[in-house]
Amino acid sequence: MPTDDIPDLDAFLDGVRQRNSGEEEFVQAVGEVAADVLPFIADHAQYRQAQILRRMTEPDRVISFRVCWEDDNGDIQVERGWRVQNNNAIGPYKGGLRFSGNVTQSVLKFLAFEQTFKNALTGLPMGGGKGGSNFDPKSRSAAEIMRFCQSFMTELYRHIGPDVDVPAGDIGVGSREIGYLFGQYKRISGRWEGALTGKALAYGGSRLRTEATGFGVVHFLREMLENAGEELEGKTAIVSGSGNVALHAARKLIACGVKVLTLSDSDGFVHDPDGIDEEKLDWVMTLKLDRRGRISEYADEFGGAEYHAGKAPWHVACDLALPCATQNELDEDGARALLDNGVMAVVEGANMPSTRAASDRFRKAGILFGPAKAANAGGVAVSGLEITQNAQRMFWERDKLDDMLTALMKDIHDKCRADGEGEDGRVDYVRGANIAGFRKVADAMLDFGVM
Ligand code: NDP
Ligand code: 2IT
Repeated sequence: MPTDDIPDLDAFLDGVRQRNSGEEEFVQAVGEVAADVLPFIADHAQYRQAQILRRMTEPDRVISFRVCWEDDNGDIQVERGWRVQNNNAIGPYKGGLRFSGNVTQSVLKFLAFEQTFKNALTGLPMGGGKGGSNFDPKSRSAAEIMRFCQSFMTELYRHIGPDVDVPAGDIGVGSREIGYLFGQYKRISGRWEGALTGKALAYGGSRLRTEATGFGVVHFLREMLENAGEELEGKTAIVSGSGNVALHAARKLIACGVKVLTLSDSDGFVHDPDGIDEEKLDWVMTLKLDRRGRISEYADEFGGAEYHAGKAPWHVACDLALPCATQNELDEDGARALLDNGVMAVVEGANMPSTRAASDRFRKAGILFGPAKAANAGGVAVSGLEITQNAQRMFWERDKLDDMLTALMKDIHDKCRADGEGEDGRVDYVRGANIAGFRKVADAMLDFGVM
């Protein structure tokens, strides 16, 4: 007789930890999903007997490769590149590429695992993957970045393609890098095909992909607030990060009548008690995207704003908090400060920005808490639309994409509510997202038999 035991969470995680020694971020991400899914599969024998959760925690494959390139001094540099193809049960692998000095296999495995559930929540046919390199583009010239991207793609191209795996951007990979990567893919493969998303408009990009993640986070937040009888207008918000997700989330918040008080980068945060308005945000966009400057410069430019070196913004009193920088940026101390200051909603723009202790605090406190895999899914959803657009050799206009994104985020919200609503009417969005995402992928895996 096959075993049909339901492992408890600790035993399950011990196994994951043993098989993935030293991969803390991966174990953390699995732990968060397993905490909700193990009780769920206790009532669903089909998933239990087929060992679906156990199978999902073993990536289909992890590809790692050497990336050599020559810097501006003529010195040879050697980095490591990866693509983690986690699960393609419901569609080709899909997920971003991250270039940052602190990228490890563990970070990319956690991101690919999360992406699998996120992509399932979008309702579009996309599996989960993630890749990148420990190459840090921050101190590098444009020519060095181009050479690195070309070398990286010279290996990656053989593992991707529109029906196989479709990468996009993430930290350190924006439209400039996607341009270099796509150019090299096209040159080696000899084909123009939608093997990457996040492309510029001139060569098949979507008119809303750049904004989609940040805008989508705010759509999700608005749905959560409305479901609780609240609205965005007139609220105050703190945002962390000052990259693609943070700046577009801030843009949408301002448009919805929210006063945005902070932005940050890895060196510190700025607090502007007067609020960061459209005009100031335009200045930040130029600072970050054209000049590639630091957020500290904001306080030199705008009187009344203060820069706090080496700190995160969680102690600034606000109604809404949007962590949009990186994993584990919001710890238990930050969560306590937010709750003490009466935060009403926390919505995750970054992937796994809250530590496990922080997210447990938010859930226990019963505030509105939108987990990354649901709240930031707008970016990959519009990537999914870019794939469709490329396959059909056509474009959608911005207004149409905006309507589609709004509808997609509402649909993701409603899926989380359906699986996360308690008897008292309160919605545990973490549980809802985990169960709805799991069920979709699990049902496909069951149909394939044992593999
Ligand atoms: P960007 O590279 O555009 O911006 C990243 C921002 O986060 C920068 O302000 C950066 O500051 C800051 N940051 C990076 N690392 C750290 C760190 N260790 N501590 C504090 N701040 C840090 O990336 P994105 O905006 O694209 O991504 C931000 C988050 O959103 C990531 O978690 C990503 O996975 C997630 N995400 C992105 C999507 C997308 O479409 N781009 C989609 C869904 C999620 P600095 O300049 O100092 O490094
Ligand atoms: O984390 C994410 O969802 C992304 N970085 C976007 C991935 C994508 O394929 O658009």
